[in-house]
Amino acid sequence: MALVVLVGAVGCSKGSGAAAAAKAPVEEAQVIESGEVDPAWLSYDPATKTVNFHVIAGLTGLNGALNFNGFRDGGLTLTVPKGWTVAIRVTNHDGMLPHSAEVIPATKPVPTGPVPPAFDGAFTVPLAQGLSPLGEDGMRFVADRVGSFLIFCGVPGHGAAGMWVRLRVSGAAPVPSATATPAGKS
Ligand SMILES: [Cu+2]
Repeated sequence: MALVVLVGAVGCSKGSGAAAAAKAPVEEAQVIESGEVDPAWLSYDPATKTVNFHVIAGLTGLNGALNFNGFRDGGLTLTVPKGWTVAIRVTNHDGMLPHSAEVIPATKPVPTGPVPPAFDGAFTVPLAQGLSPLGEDGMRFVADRVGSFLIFCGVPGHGAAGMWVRLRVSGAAPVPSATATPAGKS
């Protein structure tokens, strides 16, 4: 009798578990593809005027994984006040392709490979070869002039294919922010 109840319970549990497992990936994909900005990517300290930002290459499957944090073609903008120190941690979340990140002046068309960085040290190593899948590097620089810049992937072809987001150095913004922005222009 006890055995029958146990089997029934297991069967029932397994059934609902399978249903939940089948449903969960769909919900997760919808959330990711909506291009939401995760507050966990950004932190900052007004006292030291330092901003920390986490760039995640190939976070989603968007654009064949040629995206940063699930955004492509400038769909994400990191704004930092002029004079702040910017520390960007770069993680290659793509299990297939190498990726890198470099801050360059906003130019159109987007370069097909590495160009001189907009700020000293504003790139990951190796830049053209890229970080191996699941690799990580960081960059640190002082945003010492206002302007519009791109954070783009220096692996040949990736940036031009849409793997870039925006960095805006502002003379008016009191604190850093990360926001979704219209994609497709540079
Ligand atoms: Cu790339």
